[in-house]
This record gives sequence, structure tokens and C-alpha cells, in this order.
Amino acid sequence: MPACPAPNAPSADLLSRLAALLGPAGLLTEQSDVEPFCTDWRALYHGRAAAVLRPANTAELAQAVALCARDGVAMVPQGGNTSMVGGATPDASGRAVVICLSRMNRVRRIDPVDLTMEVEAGVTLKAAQDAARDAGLMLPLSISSEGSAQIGGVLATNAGGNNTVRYGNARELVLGLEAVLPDGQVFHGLRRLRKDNTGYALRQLFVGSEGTLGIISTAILQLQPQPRAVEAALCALADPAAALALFAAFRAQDPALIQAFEYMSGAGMDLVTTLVPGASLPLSEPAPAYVLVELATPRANADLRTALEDVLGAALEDGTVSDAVIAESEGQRLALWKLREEHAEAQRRAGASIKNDVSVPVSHVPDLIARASAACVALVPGIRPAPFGHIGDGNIHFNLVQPEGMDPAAFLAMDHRIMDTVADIVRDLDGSFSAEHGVGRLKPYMMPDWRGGAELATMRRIKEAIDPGCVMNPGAVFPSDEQPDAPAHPG
Ligand code: 2HG
Ligand code: ZN
Repeated sequence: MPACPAPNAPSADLLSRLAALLGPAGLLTEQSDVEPFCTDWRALYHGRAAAVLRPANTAELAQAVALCARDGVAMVPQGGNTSMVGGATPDASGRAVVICLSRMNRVRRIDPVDLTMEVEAGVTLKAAQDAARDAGLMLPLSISSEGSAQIGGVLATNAGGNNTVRYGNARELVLGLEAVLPDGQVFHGLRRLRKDNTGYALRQLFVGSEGTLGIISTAILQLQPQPRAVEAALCALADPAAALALFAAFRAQDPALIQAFEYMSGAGMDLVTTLVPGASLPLSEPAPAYVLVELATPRANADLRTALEDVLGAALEDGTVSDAVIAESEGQRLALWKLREEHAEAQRRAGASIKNDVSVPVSHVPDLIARASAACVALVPGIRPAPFGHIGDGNIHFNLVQPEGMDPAAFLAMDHRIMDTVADIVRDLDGSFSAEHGVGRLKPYMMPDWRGGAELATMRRIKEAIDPGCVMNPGAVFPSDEQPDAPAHPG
């Protein structure tokens, strides 16, 4: 950012004011306590921080932010620390403070008539889903890291996940929002209105801002009726084109039934079944590609099983699908999902991997996978493409696992070349270099090329208007003018 003052380290006076404000449970300054908050879960970024602030409520959060802002101290908001792009890791200076929302973890209210829930930022997505389910409703957002990811981070990154195909991204679920601005003022937008055209929809500015405009403290989310029936099947196919043909068949039957439509490559599935304990393929033989399809409906007496069997029967007959298994119990359904959800973990166990969370128009997914696989194999012989993801909305995790036996550091050092190779193809296919994981600290270097001109200039002006002191999550989203070629993995 231009004209950004260098952040200050917190003074002893500031730390004692924060201690008085937050109490012993709310402030960590011992380096051994602070360190776990300074590395992302992929262990790509190893930063340092002067302290971790753990406010218990919005008032404490707002006062802590005001104190830090007044002293020009940078703040890095952190939820479950599950960012795929280093979006919540402090830099190496040791001057920033991490603001951890995990003590603000109350589900405040669920309204079955309005179909809404009010949740604090530190509630895990799983806990929010469970609370909605216990009230006979459903929070229709599901991501692999939902056991740890917290609502604040989920919204700040506009998470997508498995149900976007039906319910949209996190953004679509947000009716109201409360956020603490970079100067400590509170934006009070906790409304639960379905219609509210009163100027700019400011809440949406914070969704997807990755903590660069303020800290989301509470949200009001839209819920759905709980499904009365759910059916899931794992299908074996020849290639991604067959996956799209199957998707078209389910859509032609009834698009409102499709709750998830996930793609997995044969290579990715092999990694899961070999490296993840308890994961096994429930089909007679491995296939080049797989789809996990889930249908769900809140309708009583809907014969969902017949709906699923009808489409699969026709697809088996015409050769779109070579084999399929339908979950016969909730346990089997969860076992099918485990094969999908453990992809990230299996790839982590396989060595270093480079993630490309990209999206293209759904119709271009087969081209994307074919072209990007060929280009990456040509660039790094032995590289192992393991694409998977949300094919129903065009979001593919075009992940690449290091060649066997290669030095992981040497592989990671090629990250920009590999990411740029994939990005060139994505651009040619009218796609985006970040579909649902955000920009974080990993991809700001791509912003000028992809979002340059008026778009990035407008984002900068918004940032400067709301956070003129550049204290909110510096280093995320915006490329640093001083270091245009900053390494992707500074740690
Ligand atoms: C998923 O869909 C997550 O499982 C993680 O977005 C994707 O590991 C990844 O690249
Ligand atoms: Zn995903």
C-alpha cells in the first residue's frame, strides 16, 4: 500500500493497558504461548507476534483495537487458523499482535420463524451447524475444516465449500453483521432483514475482506429447513467430462435436490486410500475419476432414493458412470464423505504440495484439468496432479503433489512458476486465481495482473478510507509496493 506508515511494536504502556482491559485470560505475551498463533496450519508461514489478544466480547475487542490503532500497532485477526493462503499469520517482524476471537464463542439466538441464527465470531462452523441442527434447522455451509474454522474467519474469507452449488457462498448467508473498524468504532449491522435497501450494503464489504478492513465480531446467518431425506453416492467415471454429463443429468431431473456435487481424481483418491487410516474405496476397482453426489430435500414423502437410482441407473446404462455405490446408512454416507474430505490431509502426508484454488465456468472444467495437468507435468517431470473439488460450481482445487523423492523445499521454491503456469490456463478459460480460499499472504503478487487498473485502485481507495493507518492485517490481499517480488513463503 502506498504511504503506509511502518507499524510500531506495542509499548510496555500499551501492553499494560491491554492487560488491564482483557485480564489474564485475554492477553498472552509469553513467546511460548504466542508461538502457536504464528504458524499457519500448512506450516508455510512462520511469523512472530508481540502478543495474542483474546477479547471476551465486542466491547473488549473494540477497546483493544482502539488502543492498538492509536499506537500504530498492526493487528492480525485469527479464527481457527485454517487459512490455505497464510491469511492469518503475522509477519516476521514480531511487532504485530494477533487478535484471536475464540473466546467470543456464543450462539446467541436461533429464530425458527425468521430462519436465522446470531453467532459470535469465535463459534466454530461445526458448533454453529450443530446448534442449527438441534433447533431442527440447517446452516447450509460445509467445508473440510469446519471442526476448527470459526464463523469470523469463514465470513472474512467468504468461504464456499461443498454446498455452494445449492445455497451459495458464505456471503449469500449473511443477513447482518457487526464488525469492529480499524479505529475501534463498532459497525452495528446486526439486522435480520430479507430486504434492506438503505445505501451501500456495508456488511458485504467485510465479507471476503480477509481481515483488512476490520474484525467481524458477530453475524446473523440465514438458515434453511433441515432436510428430511439425504442420499449420497460415490460414482466412478472415465474423466471430468463424464462428471459434467452426470451433473447435467441430475440437474435435468431436479436441480433443487442437488446438495453437493464433488469431483475427485483417481490420483487424489489413491493418496487418500493409501495414506489416510480407515479410508478405503467401496468400489470393486479404482477409476480415473470420481463424483460424490448428495441429494437432499426438506419435503416429506419425497422418494429421494428412487430419484438417485433413476439418474444413476441411466448413467450406468449409457456409460457415463462405470460403477457406483449408494450409502445404505448414515455411517456409510459419512465414510463416503471421508474419502472426499481427507483429500487435503492425504496430500499433506504425501509431501510438499502446491495448491491452486481456481474457478472456471463449469463447462470449462474438463479443459482446465487436461491443460493444466499437461502443462505442470511438462514443467516439473514427475509432479503429481491431484485435482478435486466443487465441480458443480466450477471450483477445482488444482493441487500438485511433489514428485516422489524430490526435496520438498526445492519443490516449494517453484511455487510461483507452477501457480503462474496454472493461472495462465485459468485466465485463458475466463476463470479466477482464487475461488474460495482468498488471497492471503500467498497470492497478493497476482493481484496487479488479475485485478489491476480501476479494480485494484478502487480496492486500495476503500482500504485507505477505512484503514488509513494500515493496521489491519497488513501483508494480506494487497501487494506491497516496496516488495513487489516478495517470496511467497517468507518463513
Ligand atoms: C476442500 O475443498 C478445501 O477440501 C481444501 O477447500 C482444498 O486442500 C485444498 O486445496
Ligand atoms: Zn474447497
